[in-house]
Amino acid sequence: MFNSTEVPKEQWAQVIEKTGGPVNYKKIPVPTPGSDEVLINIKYSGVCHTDLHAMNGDWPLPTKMPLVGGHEGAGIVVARGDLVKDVELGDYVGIKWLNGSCLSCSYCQQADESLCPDALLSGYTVDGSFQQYAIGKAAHVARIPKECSLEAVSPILCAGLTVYKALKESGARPGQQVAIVGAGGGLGSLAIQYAKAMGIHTISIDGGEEKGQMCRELGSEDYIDFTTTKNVVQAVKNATPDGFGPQAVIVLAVSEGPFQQASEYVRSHGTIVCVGLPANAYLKAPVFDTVVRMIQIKGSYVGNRRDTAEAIDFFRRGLIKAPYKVVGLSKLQEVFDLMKAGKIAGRYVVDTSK
Ligand code: 8ID
Ligand code: ZN
Repeated sequence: MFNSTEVPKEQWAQVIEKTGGPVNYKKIPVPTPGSDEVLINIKYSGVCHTDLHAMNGDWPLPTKMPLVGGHEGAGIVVARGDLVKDVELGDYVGIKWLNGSCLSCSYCQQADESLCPDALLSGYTVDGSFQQYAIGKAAHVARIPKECSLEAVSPILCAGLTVYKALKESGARPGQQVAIVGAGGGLGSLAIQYAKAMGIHTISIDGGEEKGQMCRELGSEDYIDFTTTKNVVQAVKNATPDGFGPQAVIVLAVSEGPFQQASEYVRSHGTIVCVGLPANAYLKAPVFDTVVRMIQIKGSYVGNRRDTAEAIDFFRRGLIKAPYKVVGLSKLQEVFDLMKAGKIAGRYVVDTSK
């Protein structure tokens, strides 16, 4: 193993000791990378709603325990294993949701690596970025150009990548309209920006005036407040020039209702892309409408390494500017409390030095 001399033995981390939480801010040992891994001094990490799902045990997939969460970690390589040749000490890299995959199964062969049955998930099945030093498989860490700000790029590593991929999966073309459900959240705010950069118009759906103002400032043409609008379905249709509804719907919300509702306002021959992962939720759509209106309903799950590089490159070119607030890593539980209450417009990023 090669490493720079300044790697300490101990570090600060936020540790989940049992499902349900809370996170516990404490000192733990700095891990040692294996031969195909790098050790990253994490400077900033975005806080994704997935991290809250992980702590709460919301999904039918067990986490490791105790667990260090986090999967939007941006930092600097400080050590690397013997087999690592293409990542240098001092490089800027990112910990993303997919920490590693087998690289040889039929999914990995065709770059569908998020479908790999042996995928390692950061902050879920392996420790993630809510610590000062995290491990990533060298083949999978996101390559971050040196001119990027590590705090501003961190939400791109999951939120940005995921919505960029979902927009591609939606098949929407420049000039068409896409409804973003949950537009005021972390993924949503980035979805508005990626759509804008791709020449796609957005109809934002979320709750409250603060989120509405943010969505408009980010460039969304319309904002529909689901908490005050009597007929959301009609309002979405009315926001399209011919009243037939948007070409695609990207559902990022953390509740089941909007997943069912999307089929009522999506345009005929349009696509519903499911991204949000509410606990115990099911999809239901009328078979008759789905058939005669030729509606496509699909899921989209993060993105591959190429999608990651492309999403970061949109950011590098200055096309993506979504709001975020920075707080110390020690304040992570407060961020989770705000997130649970639905009170976060945009993203929170934690600074691991505080
Ligand atoms: O690869 C994936 N598929 C992937 C990647 C990353 C995250 C999936 N996710 C999942 C997360 O696990 C989470 O379930 O996407 C979901 C959204 O993550 P987030 O953007 O980090 O969450 P947030 O910041 O809390 O935003 C959610 C927004 O949804 C709104 C809330 O007001 C909030 O702004 N919302 C809800 I809850 N119900 C709504 C409704 N009925 C709604 N907006 C419109 N209509
Ligand atoms: Zn995430």
